[in-house]
Amino acid sequence: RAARAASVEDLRAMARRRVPRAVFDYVEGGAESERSLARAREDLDSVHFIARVLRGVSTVDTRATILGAPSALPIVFAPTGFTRVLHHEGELATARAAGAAGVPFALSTMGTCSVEDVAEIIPGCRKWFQLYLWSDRGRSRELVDRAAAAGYEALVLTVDTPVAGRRLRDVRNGMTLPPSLGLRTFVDGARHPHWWIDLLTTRALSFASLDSWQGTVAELAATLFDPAVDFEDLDWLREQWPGKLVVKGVQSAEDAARIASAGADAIVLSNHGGRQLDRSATPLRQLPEVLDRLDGRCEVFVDGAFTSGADVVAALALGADAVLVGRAYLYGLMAAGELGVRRVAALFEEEITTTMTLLGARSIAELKPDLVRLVPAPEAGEHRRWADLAEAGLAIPAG
Ligand code: HOC
Repeated sequence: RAARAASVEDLRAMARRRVPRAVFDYVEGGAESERSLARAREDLDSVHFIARVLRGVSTVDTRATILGAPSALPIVFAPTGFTRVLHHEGELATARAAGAAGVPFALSTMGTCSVEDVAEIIPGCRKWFQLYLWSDRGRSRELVDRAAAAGYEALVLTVDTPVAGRRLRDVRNGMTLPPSLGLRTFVDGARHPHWWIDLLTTRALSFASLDSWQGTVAELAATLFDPAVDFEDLDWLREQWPGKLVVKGVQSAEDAARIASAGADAIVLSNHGGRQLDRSATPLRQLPEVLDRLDGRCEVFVDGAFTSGADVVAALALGADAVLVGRAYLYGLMAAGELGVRRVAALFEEEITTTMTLLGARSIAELKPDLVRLVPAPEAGEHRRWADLAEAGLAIPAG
């Protein structure tokens, strides 16, 4: 059924049935009131397309240049952690699907496959490695060296996680990684029998950078991540890493300019899919000011709540160079492993092509601000709550 899903929303519904509530909530949820998530979705919905007609759109070219190299679509598979908790195929599925779709794949430091494993399964495909700077800089350095040796073209430094955001769903569900084997897990497992294999696999694995671990995401971040990370670390990393450098989690024009001056090749305007600082400004609303300040000094990617090709086209028309897609492919993974993720990639391709055709844009270069209007944001208090949107099936977030 996943192969015939008509939208990411369909795969989301399948995912919800297949995995236990705590796992689904870990993927779907945001921090605190989940306002960042709701606003990101609402901002995407606030983009009105203004189609141009009589443009001769019998062929539409969806290829994009991302970090100076070709990509079949203007999207990147975002780094996401702990994927084998969602489905035992984990990064084997997501990396293969990205490779087959011809888009870059970003492996997370908190991924469940090693940098070498991913390099081996998708040789010749575009691979990025996402880095959290650990308190033990020696171990970070080791990971960076391994990624360089394994042929990763880009390093993505995430800078929005000095501590973990307060993810209330995880607290309420007692979510640990890997999931603990308590009564609740057994009951959940009995109700979602297809997920048992994932649980058993997960308990046997070492996360990409950890020999063994069990705890909440907050505990994990407090143990490993260094809140003291600053611009000197960015300079240090720029010296260490020979390839492209991307900084993810940037939220202000001021920081974007300073990061570009430090030699970054791209920034990801991101609030970590609403999972870190709640009430943070949304990437789409920050985009014009950031682009203005950067004035082309580095590429600008965005993420957060992107679940359709139309969302991607909207962001590109507003000036983004590419979109990082996270939750959307995780819904496919939870629903049906590699097949589900491939379906997500196929849906994005179909939707981007159709949207561009109907908009009258024959190439990515033709996606310009005159094709869109971002209507004013709702006043404070008028925003709908993320949980209500999700419950009503009106919105699906993406990483
Ligand atoms: C503080 C985040 O990006 C997520 C993933 C994994 C990050 C682990 C620590 O859950 O948002």
